[in-house]
Amino acid sequence: MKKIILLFITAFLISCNTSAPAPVSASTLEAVNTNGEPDGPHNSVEWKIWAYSSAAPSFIAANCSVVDVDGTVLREGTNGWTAMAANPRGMADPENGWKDPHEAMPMVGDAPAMQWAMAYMGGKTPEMDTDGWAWMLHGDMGEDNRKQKVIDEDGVIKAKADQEWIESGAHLMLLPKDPASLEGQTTDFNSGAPYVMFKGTGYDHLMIPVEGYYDYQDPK
Ligand SMILES: [Cu+2]
Repeated sequence: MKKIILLFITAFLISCNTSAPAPVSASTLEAVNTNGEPDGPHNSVEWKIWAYSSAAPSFIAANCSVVDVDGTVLREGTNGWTAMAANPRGMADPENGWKDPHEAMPMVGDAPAMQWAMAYMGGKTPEMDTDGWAWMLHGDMGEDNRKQKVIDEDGVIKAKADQEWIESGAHLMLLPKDPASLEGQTTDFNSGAPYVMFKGTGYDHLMIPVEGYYDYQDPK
């Protein structure tokens, strides 16, 4: 009896493995390759809406608000999430806009996440109603994992020498109402597990790597 069942399972597995992948049409391929990126200049409203909102999964991106660097609302949303560019360095080439979504460092956050982000940018202590969530599927341009806003050349060199520099690919962030709630989580960004960034600064948050996290920097 056991043998018969085994044979049956084996036959089933073989039939699964031999089924050929479905053919992909050229138009589907194009959509996959460009991820829906609109044609035209990167300082157009269309491009910015695409670049910022696509930091979240499509089902959130489709209905989120989109805010430009200067605070202009590019699109009014309906789902309580807000997309914005979060690169404190600004554009390398202001005339032509962000080189790509990665340079823009867009995040798509819920309302508490926006409370956190506003406090962060203003150098204030975050005061939040609840924990917040923010997607950054385009990653960021690199951080000293120990300390926020290290963008000066010397600081970056030192962080790299100390092996504390991490240029992130796709991730989700948990921005806690109470930083102490992250106590006990690792700060090791090389393991692939969720880890704490900016521990003990008041801007402590949990980085949750997803597929593509190490696209810009290999784990050690
Ligand atoms: Cu992030």
